[in-house]
Amino acid sequence: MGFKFMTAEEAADQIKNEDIIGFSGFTAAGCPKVITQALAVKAEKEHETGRPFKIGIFTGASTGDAIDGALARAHAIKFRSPYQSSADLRKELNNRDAHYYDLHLSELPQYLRYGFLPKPTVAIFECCDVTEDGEIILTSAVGIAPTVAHLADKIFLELNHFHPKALKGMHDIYEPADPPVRREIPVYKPSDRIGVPYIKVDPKKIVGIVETNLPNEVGGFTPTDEVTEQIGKNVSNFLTSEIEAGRIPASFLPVQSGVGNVANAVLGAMGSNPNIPAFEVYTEVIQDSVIKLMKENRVKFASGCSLTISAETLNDVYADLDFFKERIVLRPQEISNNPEIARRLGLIAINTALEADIFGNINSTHVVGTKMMNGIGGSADFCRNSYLSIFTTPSVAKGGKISSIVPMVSHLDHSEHSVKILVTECGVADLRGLSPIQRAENIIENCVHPQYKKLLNDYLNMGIKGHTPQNLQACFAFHNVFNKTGDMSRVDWNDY
Ligand code: 0RQ
Repeated sequence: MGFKFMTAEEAADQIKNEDIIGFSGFTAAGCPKVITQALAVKAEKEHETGRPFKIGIFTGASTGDAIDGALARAHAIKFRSPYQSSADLRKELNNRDAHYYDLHLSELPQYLRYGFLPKPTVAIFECCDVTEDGEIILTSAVGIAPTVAHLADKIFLELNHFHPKALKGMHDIYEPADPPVRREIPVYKPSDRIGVPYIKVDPKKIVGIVETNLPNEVGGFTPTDEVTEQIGKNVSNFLTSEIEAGRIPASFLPVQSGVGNVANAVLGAMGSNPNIPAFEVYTEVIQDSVIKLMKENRVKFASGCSLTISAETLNDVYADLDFFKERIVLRPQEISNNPEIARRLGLIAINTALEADIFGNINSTHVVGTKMMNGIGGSADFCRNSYLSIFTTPSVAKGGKISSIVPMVSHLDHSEHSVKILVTECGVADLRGLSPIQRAENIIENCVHPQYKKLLNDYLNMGIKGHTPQNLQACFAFHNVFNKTGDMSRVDWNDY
């Protein structure tokens, strides 16, 4: 092969202060791992000698610790977009040591092409194969790599032998043309393939290849508990009743499901519900539960942007690759999260809220209004455009000191106009067709934890006039009292 092979340190040596880098990967799946760690060491050395060293980072979504964690600890991130979930990076963002542009995942590739954001000049991708004429086969995710490959002047590859070359064929790489000449994206069912299985670049842009043999940094899930299991059951029973009512076709609709323990529990409950037929998945993150259900023939096909699965489950997939290649396609996030496709396929979208309010607004990102948790991710790509948008959340957090349902969300990500169904372990609030006061009564009755029902009912009955009875003096009382005392249930409406 005519390419230049090098060490991670040699690659890092070629990256300069203020460089803007686009990475492959989506969640910890498919991310580079060694060049960034060498870059973190380089940044620390530069800082020790008093020289500045920070880079700008675009990725698909969150990353493994080797990117966000290592570079945040080295204080080497100038700005970051579009989603993260690293505790160390979270600290940098909340201290405002790094700037964060929290953007809908489907939009990032086109924002880069439109020139709305600084151009990534360097690309660092993980791949399982590359040909002399510049065909790159990615590993277990796609993310923004196709767009970055075109924009970047220099490409570094981590050729990771952990992933088999036979992965070729699982990816479907397609980039839409930009307006005014964009046509419809021809995905009419989750299994449609519309592109090619590789990213094609000018081989001269590939300036170095670092060989590795490393698993993904995907963590395991904490086992489901009573609360997440009940949320899962509530969602799956609600979906069954929608089939019975004729509002979801008997053949069912493709499912999008967010990431995390609640999402895993929901999919598990749907899989074991005999009244829900075997279904297809059109989502961004393919999690362990999807693979399990696929083996049991409960999931027929999964289209996603990443295989965000534990090392053990990934080994199972690789051991039976022919079976899974027929049933899984990995797409760029511009396609996996595309609003046009979400609306056309009629997705049932299930995402997790940090906080909801009694009128049906959702906060997915900010803890008590000010501190960034992770980011909006793909939740709004799907919420606004799906057939049915469901949000789930445990009714309380921090042992009951926080009610997840408050008078007014302390930060707004998904509005009452898009959110259709709210589910907690207590029950299901169906908000379709309801006025604000009806929504509030429904949410308090069905979703609020018993400990907070009276407080929220009393709030609603304060005698505020108008279409939405929001008391502007008192709507953040839950948050203010939590900040003062560490316990939202200590709110006393006589103080307002
Ligand atoms: O705190 O970590 O200190 O224990 O928030 O809460 O219940 O463990 O929930 O891990 O599923 O995350 C919304 C953040 C939920 C996630 C969010 C505290 C709670 C705990 C986490 P600890 P849980 P999860 C697909 C779609 C946005 C993006 C999205 C998310 C911690 O689902 O990032 O949907 N979503 N993407 O104690 C203060 C509250 C709280 C609270 C919980 N009301 N106030 N703290 N917590 N409720 C993914 C992609 O796009 C890639």
